[in-house]
Amino acid sequence: MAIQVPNISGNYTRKAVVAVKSKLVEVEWTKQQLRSKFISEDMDGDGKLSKNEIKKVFKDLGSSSGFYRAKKALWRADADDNGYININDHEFEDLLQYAYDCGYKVKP
Ligand SMILES: [Ca+2]
Ligand SMILES: [Ca+2]
Repeated sequence: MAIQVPNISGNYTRKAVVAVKSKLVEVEWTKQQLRSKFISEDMDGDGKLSKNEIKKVFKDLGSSSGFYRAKKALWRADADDNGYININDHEFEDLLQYAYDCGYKVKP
Protein backbone atom coordinates (compact mmCIF):
# COMPACT_ATOMS: atom_id res chain seq x y z
CA MET A 1 0.00 0.00 0.00
CA ALA A 2 2.74 2.41 0.94
CA ILE A 3 4.23 2.01 -2.56
CA GLN A 4 0.95 2.47 -4.45
CA VAL A 5 0.13 5.87 -3.01
CA PRO A 6 2.97 7.82 -4.67
CA ASN A 7 2.22 6.03 -7.99
CA ILE A 8 -1.38 7.16 -7.91
CA SER A 9 -0.56 10.74 -7.06
CA GLY A 10 2.08 10.69 -9.80
CA ASN A 11 -0.56 9.71 -12.33
CA TYR A 12 -2.85 12.46 -11.20
CA THR A 13 -0.10 15.01 -11.53
CA ARG A 14 0.73 13.95 -15.07
CA LYS A 15 -2.92 14.06 -16.13
CA ALA A 16 -3.31 17.52 -14.64
CA VAL A 17 -0.35 18.81 -16.63
CA VAL A 18 -1.71 17.39 -19.88
CA ALA A 19 -5.12 18.93 -19.21
CA VAL A 20 -3.63 22.37 -18.56
CA LYS A 21 -1.42 22.16 -21.61
CA SER A 22 -4.24 21.20 -23.98
CA LYS A 23 -6.43 23.94 -22.55
CA LEU A 24 -3.84 26.56 -23.36
CA VAL A 25 -2.51 25.32 -26.66
CA GLU A 26 -4.69 22.76 -28.37
CA VAL A 27 -8.28 23.86 -28.14
CA GLU A 28 -9.96 23.39 -31.48
CA TRP A 29 -12.82 25.51 -32.71
CA THR A 30 -16.07 23.74 -32.01
CA LYS A 31 -18.69 23.52 -34.71
CA GLN A 32 -20.86 25.90 -32.75
CA GLN A 33 -18.08 28.48 -32.59
CA LEU A 34 -17.41 28.07 -36.30
CA ARG A 35 -21.11 28.48 -37.02
CA SER A 36 -21.23 31.79 -35.12
CA LYS A 37 -18.03 32.93 -36.76
CA PHE A 38 -19.21 32.27 -40.30
CA ILE A 39 -22.61 33.84 -39.67
CA SER A 40 -20.99 36.96 -38.22
CA GLU A 41 -18.93 37.29 -41.42
CA ASP A 42 -21.98 37.57 -43.64
CA MET A 43 -21.22 41.26 -43.85
CA ASP A 44 -23.91 42.24 -46.33
CA GLY A 45 -26.49 40.12 -44.48
CA ASP A 46 -27.88 38.44 -47.59
CA GLY A 47 -27.91 34.97 -46.00
CA LYS A 48 -25.16 33.77 -48.31
CA LEU A 49 -21.42 33.60 -47.90
CA SER A 50 -19.37 34.75 -50.85
CA LYS A 51 -15.88 33.50 -51.55
CA ASN A 52 -14.45 36.71 -50.07
CA GLU A 53 -16.49 36.33 -46.89
CA ILE A 54 -15.37 32.71 -46.52
CA LYS A 55 -11.78 33.68 -47.26
CA LYS A 56 -11.83 36.18 -44.42
CA VAL A 57 -13.07 33.56 -41.96
CA PHE A 58 -10.31 31.14 -42.88
CA LYS A 59 -7.73 33.88 -42.55
CA ASP A 60 -9.09 34.76 -39.12
CA LEU A 61 -8.88 31.08 -38.19
CA GLY A 62 -5.18 31.17 -38.96
CA SER A 63 -5.03 29.77 -42.48
CA SER A 64 -2.00 30.94 -44.42
CA SER A 65 -4.00 30.75 -47.63
CA GLY A 66 -7.56 31.84 -47.09
CA PHE A 67 -8.05 32.02 -50.84
CA TYR A 68 -7.14 28.37 -51.30
CA ARG A 69 -9.33 27.27 -48.38
CA ALA A 70 -12.29 29.29 -49.62
CA LYS A 71 -11.91 27.77 -53.06
CA LYS A 72 -11.81 24.26 -51.66
CA ALA A 73 -14.69 24.95 -49.30
CA LEU A 74 -16.85 26.18 -52.16
CA TRP A 75 -15.84 23.26 -54.32
CA ARG A 76 -16.91 20.92 -51.58
CA ALA A 77 -19.99 22.65 -50.17
CA ASP A 78 -21.52 24.74 -52.98
CA ALA A 79 -24.00 22.10 -54.09
CA ASP A 80 -26.00 24.26 -56.52
CA ASP A 81 -22.81 25.77 -57.90
CA ASN A 82 -23.91 29.41 -57.69
CA GLY A 83 -20.66 30.60 -56.10
CA TYR A 84 -22.21 31.17 -52.67
CA ILE A 85 -22.84 29.12 -49.57
CA ASN A 86 -26.45 29.47 -48.49
CA ILE A 87 -26.49 29.80 -44.72
CA ASN A 88 -29.96 28.35 -44.35
CA ASP A 89 -29.46 24.99 -46.00
CA HIS A 90 -27.16 22.00 -46.06
CA GLU A 91 -24.47 23.87 -47.98
CA PHE A 92 -23.68 25.67 -44.75
CA GLU A 93 -23.45 22.38 -42.82
CA ASP A 94 -20.99 21.06 -45.41
CA LEU A 95 -18.94 24.24 -45.12
CA LEU A 96 -18.85 23.91 -41.33
CA GLN A 97 -17.79 20.29 -41.63
CA TYR A 98 -14.98 21.26 -43.97
CA ALA A 99 -13.76 24.04 -41.67
CA TYR A 100 -14.06 21.73 -38.69
CA ASP A 101 -12.07 18.98 -40.43
CA CYS A 102 -9.25 21.47 -40.99
CA GLY A 103 -8.84 21.42 -37.20
CA TYR A 104 -8.03 25.06 -36.58
CA LYS A 105 -6.97 25.87 -33.05
CA VAL A 106 -8.37 28.72 -31.07
CA LYS A 107 -5.69 31.33 -30.60
CA PRO A 108 -4.75 31.84 -26.95
CA1 LIG B 1 -23.05 37.63 -47.76
CA1 LIG C 1 -24.68 27.58 -53.34
